[in-house]
Amino acid sequence: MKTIVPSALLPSATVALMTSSVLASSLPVAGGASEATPPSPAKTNVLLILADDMAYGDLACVNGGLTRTPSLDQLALQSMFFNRGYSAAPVCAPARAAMLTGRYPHRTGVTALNKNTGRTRLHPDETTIADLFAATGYATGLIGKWHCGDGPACHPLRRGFREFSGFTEDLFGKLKSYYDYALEIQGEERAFKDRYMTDHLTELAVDFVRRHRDRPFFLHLAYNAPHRPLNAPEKLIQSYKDKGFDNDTATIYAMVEVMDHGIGRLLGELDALGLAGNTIVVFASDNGPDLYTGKRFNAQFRGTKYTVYDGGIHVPLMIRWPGRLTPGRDNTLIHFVDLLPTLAAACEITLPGALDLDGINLLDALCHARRPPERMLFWQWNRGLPLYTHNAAMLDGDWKLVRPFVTSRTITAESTQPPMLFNLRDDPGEQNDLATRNPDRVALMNGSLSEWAGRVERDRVRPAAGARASAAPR
Ligand SMILES: [Ca+2]
Repeated sequence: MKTIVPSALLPSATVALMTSSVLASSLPVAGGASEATPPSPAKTNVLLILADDMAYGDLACVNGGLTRTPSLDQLALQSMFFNRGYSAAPVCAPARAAMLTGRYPHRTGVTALNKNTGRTRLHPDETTIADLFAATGYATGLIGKWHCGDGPACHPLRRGFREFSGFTEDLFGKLKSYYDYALEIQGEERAFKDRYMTDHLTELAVDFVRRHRDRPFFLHLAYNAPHRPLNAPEKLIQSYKDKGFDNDTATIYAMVEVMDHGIGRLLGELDALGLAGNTIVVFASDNGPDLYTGKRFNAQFRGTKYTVYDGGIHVPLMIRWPGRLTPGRDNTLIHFVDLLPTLAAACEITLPGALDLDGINLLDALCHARRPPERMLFWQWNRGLPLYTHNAAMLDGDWKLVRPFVTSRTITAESTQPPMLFNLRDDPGEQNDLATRNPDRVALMNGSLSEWAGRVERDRVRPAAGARASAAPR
């Protein structure tokens, strides 16, 4: 056993150690959890569940029964299920950084996948959604995957989570399989070979909600499933092979099924504890299906993980809030950066004025079926330093401009490929490039994309700390 986190960083001290001077100066409770106003028992809980590399098309309610996902299918029926739900990036770390901060990935400093680049480290001056909930007296916990930097300075216990049971990047190498892995549990690294990791994460989540049943909680359950390594119970894998799927696809579907079972168990626990009516449940995947494992159904979408075609960024996204959100399919455009302001508003948490968010608060639109303001949304990712001529996209209404994906390997030269233009309403599969027929629109959208790239790149390379302390209130 090995202690990873110094005892000074254990939960009781984490709020005092929050590095965001913006937060520290803006919120009255920033001096420590013990000084926070005792929370009202009526406050709403949040359960934010994230799958890893799960395709939109992995849900049985989307794929017509290729998979078995009864818990998620039921949750979808009880939730507002978004027809236009988007991640912030087509890969893990940047998508998560944006979800946690309400800001585009580049602005958070997280643009890479591998820690040795230094570009998976969330800027120390970023404020996370966990910072906000913790400062308001919520019990905050992360169970599962943290992919926003390694080392003590980036540790989730320093980024708003008072509890952490999972794996940081320091433990990625120790995830040999879902049956042989290490987890860090409240600062202590422990190896496990006695249970399937997805089930283990579910157990930890059930334990968290039981322990915090009497106070408001914000739990982020970040499953690793169905991300590699591909392991699942043999019997389940065989059941999908018997349906004709290749080994990788059968294994992925089995991994999804175990996760679905765990989600059902956790939601059942909310019911048993009488918390379901007072808990917002969000479910999403961080990006689309992996290009390199199996060939699985993903609705009509073009592309996969790594690409900014919809196959990489259009993800399953649903929010259940009994009595407040009307269940059913919804056409509201929602993006990962919207989750922070929307969930904060739902829980009546006032945002610090200096937070420079890219997301918008959709609460009013979702609760009252109102149209949110029109806006443009942007994406970009490549392996290596960001080169915005590669694999970038912007969405403006039904129109989507794409600077094409070239490779998932490291690149060092700008792309010379011309942008493509699609109308997603008519062509959700992005098959009909309308760029040559709409040169003015392409020029306008491409110009907006370049302006966005300039803005986020300037923010990405800002000095390491303190830059946002002087940001003017919005
Ligand atoms: Ca992922």
